[in-house]
Amino acid sequence: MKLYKIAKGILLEHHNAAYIIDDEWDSLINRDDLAGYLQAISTDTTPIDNAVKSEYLNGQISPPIGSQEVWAAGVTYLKSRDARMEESETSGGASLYDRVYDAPRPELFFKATAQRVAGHGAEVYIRKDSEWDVPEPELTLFINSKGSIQGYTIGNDMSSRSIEGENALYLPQAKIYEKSAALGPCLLVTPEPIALESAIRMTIKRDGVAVYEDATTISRMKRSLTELAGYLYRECDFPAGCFLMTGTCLVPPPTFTLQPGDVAEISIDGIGTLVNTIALNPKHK
Ligand code: DO4
Ligand code: MG
Repeated sequence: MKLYKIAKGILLEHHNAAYIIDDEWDSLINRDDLAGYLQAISTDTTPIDNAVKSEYLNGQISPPIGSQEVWAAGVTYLKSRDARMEESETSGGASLYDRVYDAPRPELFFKATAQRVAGHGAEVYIRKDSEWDVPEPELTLFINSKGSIQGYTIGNDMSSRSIEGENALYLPQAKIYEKSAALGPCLLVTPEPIALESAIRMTIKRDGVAVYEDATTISRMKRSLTELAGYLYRECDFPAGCFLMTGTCLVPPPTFTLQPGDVAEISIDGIGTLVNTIALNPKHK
């Protein structure tokens, strides 16, 4: 079952039929047994017309977030560890990444407030004081206020590799700025955990041509999803739940950096495709 935030409200898609839910986003997604509740709605409600459904889904889709914070995990895949060690070789920070990859405690960091999050089809920004930038495709969890994983979406953890590589203490500046995160296009709600064999793919297009393309599976993650959620909720309360990006599994080669106008497409099996155009923030050009 997929929940979309559309101009008309909330659209539930289940078995190709769609329903409009008259509810407030935060209280809806933070319900206990969200999957069971949505299942009951699809049984008791009349679906909307297919043409109307297409019209809604081809219109503006907002990121599937209300008042929640977005957090992120790092160095959860070997690929991320190796890329980070490489980019921080000259700053002497390489061993930090090596150690956290093997440590019991994961790297978790605050990523964004909802205001800084772009949705499907919207622009994400690169910083003008950064020379080396990448999108990071990440399976993103929605964890409710009780700490239970209730849904999944696609995340893009936009990152400045030059700023992070210069000094690991610059991580918040490399990661947190306007529209440095994207979520969407929907929130996938399933009674069972997402299949670990699910593939994640990323394509970056420049002038319509793919300049980077790769894929892997969630199963390559070093840690479990419940382990990451458990650490995040150890000493933090999230009254409306929380989104947690689970770390990047794909990193473009060191010669690659994003340019304004590039388009990042990230797909995860069962969820869909999140598409964002890269831009400079017009306020800070
Ligand atoms: O350690 C820095 C950030 C790591 C990260 O964002 C990732 O692995 O996805
Ligand atoms: Mg990341």
